[in-house]
Amino acid sequence: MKARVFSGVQPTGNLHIGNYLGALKSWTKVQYDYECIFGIVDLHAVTLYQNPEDLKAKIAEVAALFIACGIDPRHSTVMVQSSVAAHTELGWMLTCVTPVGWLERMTQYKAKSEAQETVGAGILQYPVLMAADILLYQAALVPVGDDQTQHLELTRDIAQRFNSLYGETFVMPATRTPAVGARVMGLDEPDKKMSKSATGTGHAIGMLDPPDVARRKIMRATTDSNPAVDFETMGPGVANLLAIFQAFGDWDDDRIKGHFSGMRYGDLKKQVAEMVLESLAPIQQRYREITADPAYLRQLLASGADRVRPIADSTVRLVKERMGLHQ
Ligand code: AQP
Repeated sequence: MKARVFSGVQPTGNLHIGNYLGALKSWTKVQYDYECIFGIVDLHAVTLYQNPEDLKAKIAEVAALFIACGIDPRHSTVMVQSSVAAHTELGWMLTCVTPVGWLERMTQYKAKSEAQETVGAGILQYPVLMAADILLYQAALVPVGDDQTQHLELTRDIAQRFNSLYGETFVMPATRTPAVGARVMGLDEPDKKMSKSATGTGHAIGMLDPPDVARRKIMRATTDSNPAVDFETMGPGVANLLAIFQAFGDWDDDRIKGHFSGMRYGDLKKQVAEMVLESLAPIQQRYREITADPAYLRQLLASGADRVRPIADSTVRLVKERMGLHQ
């Protein structure tokens, strides 16, 4: 039997090349070696207010993008988190073994709660639900971007605490981040992670950005005061552009160094733009084909939930048994 993989994306904002290079691209690489479950984690999205109609549309958009980016539905399961009730059930049971101090230490909690006037309890508790998403399927591997490594450590801490209180129950999940592209930075602010919620128009390249829009963002990306690429002294903006090129093109370090050393920034940006546009074109084409048939997506998500529900329910039964809850 193949070991299991779980990973997810929140259906908020516009999926960007950071989400693709940090997560989705790795998913396409592991999907034939593992039994993969890829979730559209809508219960995480509602930790901040979402317009209901927009949220429904985003869920369909993200599902279509999973397939367009290369998730093969004959091998991998694509499902929506809220359609499998066991996520919330296990989330509560794990909440009861998680010290609040562990959650208050999470850097995403600190960043997100600072930006809010009133901090919803869901923002604090969200990493426990994420632990439940993973442990529910006894996932052995979780391919994510670099920003999720702290949440994965917490997931293992929660699993360990549960196992020591109630006996061996959960598989310990390993984190996998890609060697290049694990933390794509904002094009306008290369000291900040590229993020869906950032408001700057030149910040992120959306997976569905029209070619001229994506090109313009790259050509305006922040660099530094050097005239050309110098691998010894380059700033974070240039390093980010090179990482984007390298992650899309799957070039090794030596080839990148040999090709770009001494290249003027204008030419570097043109080449990065060509690489990004060339990579996004087939994804956007597939996306258009998939969304032309809404029934296909509905069926994909319904059958995905049906396929994983028995796995999820059996974990919840086991956890209830371990905790002495009524079945
Ligand atoms: N900039 C990034 N570089 C590499 N990987 C990234 N990921 C996110 N941003 C980058 C990875 O994408 C996956 C899905 O992310 P998510 O939607 O669950 O949430 P997120 O990490 O909160 O993504 P954003 O884009 O930053 O959204 P907001 O602004 O809403 O918080 C994860 O595997 C993540 O690591």
